[in-house]
Amino acid sequence: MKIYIDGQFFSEADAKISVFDHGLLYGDGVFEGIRMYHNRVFKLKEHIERLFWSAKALLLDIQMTPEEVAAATVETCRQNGLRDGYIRLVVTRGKGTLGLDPRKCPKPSVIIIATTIQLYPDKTYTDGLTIVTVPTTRNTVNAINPAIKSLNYLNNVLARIEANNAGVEEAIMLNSDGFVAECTADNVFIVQKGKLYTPPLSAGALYGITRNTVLDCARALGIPTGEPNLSRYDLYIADEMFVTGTAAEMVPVVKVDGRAIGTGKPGPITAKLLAAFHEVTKTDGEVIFP
Ligand code: PXG
Repeated sequence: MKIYIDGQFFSEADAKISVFDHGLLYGDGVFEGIRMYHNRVFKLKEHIERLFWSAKALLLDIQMTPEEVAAATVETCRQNGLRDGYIRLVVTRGKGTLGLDPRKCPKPSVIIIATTIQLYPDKTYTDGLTIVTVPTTRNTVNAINPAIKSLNYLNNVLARIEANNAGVEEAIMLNSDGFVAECTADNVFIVQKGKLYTPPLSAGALYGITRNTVLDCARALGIPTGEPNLSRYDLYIADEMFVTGTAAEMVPVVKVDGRAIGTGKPGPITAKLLAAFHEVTKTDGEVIFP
């Protein structure tokens, strides 16, 4: 494996950053998870745009242009001979002092890892996922805005631990008003009477790129969509439910807090949207090997 760090490629053993990097010391940095499908980097422009938005929110100057970061990302796929897989793009605040003042970190580090991934076994996609709502609420927009894809994922990690303690793989996180925000690494959707709903971004969620893609697919298929506040009740009485994320794609959810969703099996609209999503992955994104 060849890993990109600040303009150079290193073997896995030699890919190292300083213990004084504020990404490590304070979770001070931003990241993206990106997929390659069929020799293309899926939604690369959208991911780079979101990376720069996250950095801007943290007043973190990446010191590269979006075009340069995009080119480095594609080059990392090439260096690793990958046409399908997963990319982790990380920008840390860089090396500073033990104090947390980011002004002491003159040079951010850009790290790109390209590899393969399977988040869930095939069975999860055919049988569906069982999930629970958890006690830890999503960060409020005025604390650490969940729209910022930062290296500080403790809010999500705590929720995932609670899900794991309950014997399941993913958690539904509610916001401080009790409305559904998102999962720990995925956005949430329900289908109710033929309409597709997902919580509004203002409920406290990442501006998911898969979420956007699925909404586009729904519009193209003529499936009505809406973004209302959703309570746990709305989830329990849904006909279908699924979660979306770059790594997971679309995963059907068949049980929430002990309540079977719809028939208790992945639903037909979920299947239709997943097929449409797979079609988009064939044509979207930067070509890796021309
Ligand atoms: N919400 C959160 C909190 C996320 O971290 C998503 C939604 C989905 O967004 P995209 O743009 O990917 O559709 C994410 C995705 C993983 C993993 O291994 C995924 C994410 C972060 C860390 C790990 O699945 N981000």
